[in-house]
Amino acid sequence: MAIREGRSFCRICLGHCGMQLKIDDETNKIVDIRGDKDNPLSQGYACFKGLQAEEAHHGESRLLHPLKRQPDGTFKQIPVEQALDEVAAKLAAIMQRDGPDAVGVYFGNGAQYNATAFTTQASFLNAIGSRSNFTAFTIDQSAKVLAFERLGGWAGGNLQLAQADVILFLGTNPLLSHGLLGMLHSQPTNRLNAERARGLKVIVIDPRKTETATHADVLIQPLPGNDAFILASLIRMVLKEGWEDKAFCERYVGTASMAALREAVEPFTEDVVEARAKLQPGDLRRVAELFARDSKQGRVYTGTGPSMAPHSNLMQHLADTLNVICGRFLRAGDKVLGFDMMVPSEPFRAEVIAPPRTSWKVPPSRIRGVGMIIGERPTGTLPDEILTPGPGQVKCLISCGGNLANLMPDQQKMQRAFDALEFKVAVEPYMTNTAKQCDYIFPPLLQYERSDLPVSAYAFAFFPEPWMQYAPALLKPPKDSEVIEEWYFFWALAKRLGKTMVFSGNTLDMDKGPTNDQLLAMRTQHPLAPLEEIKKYPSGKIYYEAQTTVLPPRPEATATFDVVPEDIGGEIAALAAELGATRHTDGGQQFTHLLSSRRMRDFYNTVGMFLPTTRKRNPYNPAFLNPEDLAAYGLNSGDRIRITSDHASIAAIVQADAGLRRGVVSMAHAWGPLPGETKDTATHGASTNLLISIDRDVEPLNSMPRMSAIPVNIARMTD
Ligand SMILES: Nc1nc2c(c(=O)[nH]1)N[C@H]1C(S)=C(S)[C@@H](COP(=O)(O)OP(=O)(O)OC[C@H]3O[C@@H](n4cnc5c(=O)[nH]c(N)nc54)[C@H](O)[C@@H]3O)O[C@H]1N2
Ligand SMILES: Nc1nc2c(c(=O)[nH]1)N[C@H]1C(S)=C(S)[C@@H](COP(=O)(O)OP(=O)(O)OC[C@H]3O[C@@H](n4cnc5c(=O)[nH]c(N)nc54)[C@H](O)[C@@H]3O)O[C@H]1N2
Ligand code: SF4
Ligand SMILES: [Mo]
Repeated sequence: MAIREGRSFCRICLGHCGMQLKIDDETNKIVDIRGDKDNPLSQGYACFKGLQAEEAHHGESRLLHPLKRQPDGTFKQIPVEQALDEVAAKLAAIMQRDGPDAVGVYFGNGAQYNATAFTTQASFLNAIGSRSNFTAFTIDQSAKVLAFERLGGWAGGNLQLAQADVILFLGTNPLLSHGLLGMLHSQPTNRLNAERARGLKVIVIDPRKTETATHADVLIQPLPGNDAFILASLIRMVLKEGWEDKAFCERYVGTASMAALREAVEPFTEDVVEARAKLQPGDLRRVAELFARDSKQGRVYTGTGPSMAPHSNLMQHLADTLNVICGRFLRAGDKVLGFDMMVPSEPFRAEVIAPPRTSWKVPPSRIRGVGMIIGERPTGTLPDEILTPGPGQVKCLISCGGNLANLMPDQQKMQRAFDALEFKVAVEPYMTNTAKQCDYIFPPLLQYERSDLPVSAYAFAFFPEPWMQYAPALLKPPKDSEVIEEWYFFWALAKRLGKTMVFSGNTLDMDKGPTNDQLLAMRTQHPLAPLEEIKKYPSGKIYYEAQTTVLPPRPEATATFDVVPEDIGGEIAALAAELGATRHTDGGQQFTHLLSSRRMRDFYNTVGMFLPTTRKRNPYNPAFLNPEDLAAYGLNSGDRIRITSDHASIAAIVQADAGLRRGVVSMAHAWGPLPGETKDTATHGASTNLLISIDRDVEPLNSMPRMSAIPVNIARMTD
């Protein structure tokens, strides 16, 4: 055995944990993987998901050759260049007949943390002239972009955990999800403990006593779906008590806007909101006191919980507004600890970026009149874009690193849309519920087989410090396989269609393709960190020398935060009109429980479903309920229930969770077979996406479906 050692980092999630691998050169296989202690950010931490790389790369379920669907529905292996020829010919025919918008791409999580795949789908679509660009971002937290577009932003860089006295986690559980942008990505528990030892205070607002909440100084557990009300009430209390940062508000908001905000939130009194959200009396005051009265710096961070519940766009606007009125930004002279090391930094200044409202400036989509968000069509409109005849109808869908057959709310409608598509292609390593419906499947190289760089987008600080690392291709592609890089898939199609692609501002040579490393070199534009320099540090490097301070505002910088623009004023008034309703009604029916979203520790959405060790630990997705709720229905953990919304019903297996408040069913998505297939819940799980309607329960502006706070009834199953 010739064992070789290599350093890399894991790209399943935002964690980007440093990894140390041992590779057997004879078999071209990983024989050992562990956290890399020399990685300056993750310091040896790695989670269970990342440690399954051996099964992910070498397991039996992995697809190793392009497949083509046969008339009888089976798949046959096909050489990759021939498959690309055939797909390109079909795309050309569809575009010739229906125009370029008929070709759409859905770009999912499986290709997001991949520096040469990232944006190649957009580049391909630009090259062919199609606007049908859908990604996982718009069924995640696009409310954050819309809030920035309406409220404005801060040009002074991102506040880091180390600079905060208090953090309010609103429906996010970073200790499990590693999902809090730039703050608690890797080794989240260690980082949070260290900051708490220094004095950081933690507030959690979540229906469930989460892993993060076990570290909370204040935890309040509302019914899901009440966050916009809660935030409006917190803003009201802060302003009534005079706990806002008055000097900041005067300079960066303005007196008239502050008065409008005061008036708009007036109906959201504590007692009415606490009654609505089924909180304990005094809960909101405890939050407001610790957040605004007793702390000077620190922020509200929202996660997928409130982003998936009703009023998510207004919720995000109000969360950001609470940060604004408390002046929770880096100020002139403060150090900017974290920023994107891939691109040169603009100077950080204590200035407001005026609300850009770009989504309002594009022609509205034919579906519900929604705009485009950072150049993308909202994924909540994709089934309708496929099913609605007329110019622009999507006839062909390329799914790259996504699994919409399971992940799309209103799974039934997504299935009708898949059935209606003329042509479907997947770039996907496993035979997922999406891939198995496609005409062609192109399996990609997996992470330790390709060179890579950390995530970088919109110059955002994804890491607490300016860290960079080059991940070399440690493994060769599997023997006798035909696996390709995602960028190559798009480039090879564009070439066949006679189109030219632009990557990171560079026009690509369409005769002779670039190498993966040439593409990476195009992305590394920071003068201190060109690719050859980054390669010198196998476990990565933090570029402390690039850290800088916030500059004072320029005299001409007069933009202010728009806390109550006209549309927001209307939305707050509509919210106030809902204040009295405390029963869960939907379509005229009454419901006893609210189903709330959550994530599972051992999976990344559907990533992990094809790994035997992971599945053995988690055969299904339980429906968690408070033990008293279980007792009220005569249920024990392991019993089966039927969960019914006004859209559909699913069979699920219950599990007690004493930390979950009563009246809530907490359940993860991403499980279950395709609609119409019958599979045992005990081995395949249940799909919460069957319970959701996207004809009715979507937010305005981004068509974000209601994926949390879904009114449901539960009943014991006897069969
Ligand atoms: N009801 C409900 N629905 C939800 C959510 C919810 O909370 N509740 N969450 C929503 C959110 S936040 C998101 S982000 C979306 C996620 O939606 P998707 O991104 O569509 O879902 P994933 O399961 O993350 O899909 C990742 C896919 O990439 C594949 N993959 C793994 N490695 C690679 C690779 O190297 N290359 C390629 N090409 N593919 C690879 C995996 O096998 C998998 O099929 O789902 C949304 N849907
Ligand atoms: N292990 C693991 N990690 C993941 C993923 C995974 O599937 N598994 N998915 C990845 C993806 S795609 C994303 S987008 C991120 C998301 O990362 P997070 O946003 O941190 O997601 P969750 O861990 O589900 O935390 C959401 C919390 O919101 C609570 N909640 C639900 N509804 C409401 C509500 O209406 N109001 C309030 N206040 N709380 C509510 C839930 O109880 C839950 O604790 O995680 C990523 N990381
Ligand atoms: S937290 Fe786990 S899945 Fe995410 S990057 Fe780290 S090891 Fe990988
Ligand atoms: Mo997500």
